[in-house]
Amino acid sequence: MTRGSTGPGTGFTRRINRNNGETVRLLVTGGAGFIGSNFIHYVLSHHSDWQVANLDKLTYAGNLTNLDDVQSDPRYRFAKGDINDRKLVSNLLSQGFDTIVNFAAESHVDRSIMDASPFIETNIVGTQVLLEGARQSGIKLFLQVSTDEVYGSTDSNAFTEETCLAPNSPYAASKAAADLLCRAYWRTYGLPVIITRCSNNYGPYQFPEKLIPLVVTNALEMKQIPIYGDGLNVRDWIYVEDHCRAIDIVIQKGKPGEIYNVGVGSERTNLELVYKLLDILGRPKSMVTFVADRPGHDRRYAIDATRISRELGWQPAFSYESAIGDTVNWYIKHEAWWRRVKSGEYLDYYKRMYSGK
Ligand code: NAD
Ligand code: TDX
Repeated sequence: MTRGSTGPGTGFTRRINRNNGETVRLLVTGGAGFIGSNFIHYVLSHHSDWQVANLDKLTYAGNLTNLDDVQSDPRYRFAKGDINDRKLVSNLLSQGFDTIVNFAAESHVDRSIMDASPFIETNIVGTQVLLEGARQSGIKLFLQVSTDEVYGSTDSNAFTEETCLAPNSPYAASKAAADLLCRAYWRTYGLPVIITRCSNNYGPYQFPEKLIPLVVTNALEMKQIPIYGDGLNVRDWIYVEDHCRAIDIVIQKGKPGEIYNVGVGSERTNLELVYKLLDILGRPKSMVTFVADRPGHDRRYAIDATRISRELGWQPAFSYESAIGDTVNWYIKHEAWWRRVKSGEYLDYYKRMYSGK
């Protein structure tokens, strides 16, 4: 695999060492998406001795311009490809990676309600292809980036890692199925797997089908803001860099076979969040339009992140107040980025999703 290539190639020529003498060679999947691209930026700027390969299919949600500034970094490589492609995955893994971080997924609940099939293919079958490739290549750590949505909705206690899985959307069900496959590969084959389950992320490079970038960019374009149902659904909003920091700590200190919840206890109703965004942007509350609810819409996610905090020492570093403002400013400054994304397929999707609601 060569830098900037569109297919698998010859692999890393240079081996690098961690402080303890270990080589760190990461295979990140889905690194051209929102969290994956933030994670690649994070790793390259915080670990001078880590190498990162990024395997991404470049679906509608994958955007290589997210990684423009690292394309020429010798520690970074890109391979265009599908995690469902067994041959490609096996070839890549024969190049000697020690850690896989699997971000690759279909990630939008509303799209999963329109058509669940790609979610089954990528999120379940694709994860199994990676697990099998990892098993055969003997990697040291397979980190599955999962979500709090696998627990379903709660109106009382926050989710712990022992909470039963009760996914309500096809997206969440596909992620829960992948988690169970990860568990099975750990229990059956001893594959060193760790699962992280994080709450709702926000920050730079998020595809504007998700609530925060949709609201900010619609407000900037003076378009209506669609709010599902009564707008009182609750999410725990985490700044994406805090999620990246959590994954980093898990890679370095996590216990194989373990699950770590990641959340910050920053619960807001959708309406509270949207009014805050409109306030920062100086736009009126009257831009909000209440539309038909999402079918099976989870009322509240709440995460108990005691384990990662107590056992690995992770704590969030960003406050909601400042990070939400920084995020809004990022979209204001990067208008060309989101205008390009909000074209073509996005416009068709938006029409299908919101017209008649
Ligand atoms: P995203 O949709 O922005 O990015 C997904 C990336 O995966 C894209 O670059 C896409 O091209 C790539 N991809 C999709 N199918 C692929 C395939 N078959 N092979 C290779 N690459 C493929 O998603 P995101 O919001 O960055 O989420 C990343 C991961 O984190 C997902 O697994 C998601 O379930 C999980 N997660 C997301 C959040 C959140 O709030 N966004 C919270 C918790 C967990
Ligand atoms: O137009 C909208 N109007 C609206 O009211 C959109 C797009 C969303 N919403 C609501 C639905 C949710 O209650 O806002 C909330 C957040 O919606 P999304 O941004 O679609 O996120 P959510 O469904 O909570 O899932 C997200 O968090 C967990 C990510 O998309 C998942 O990938 C992640 O696993």
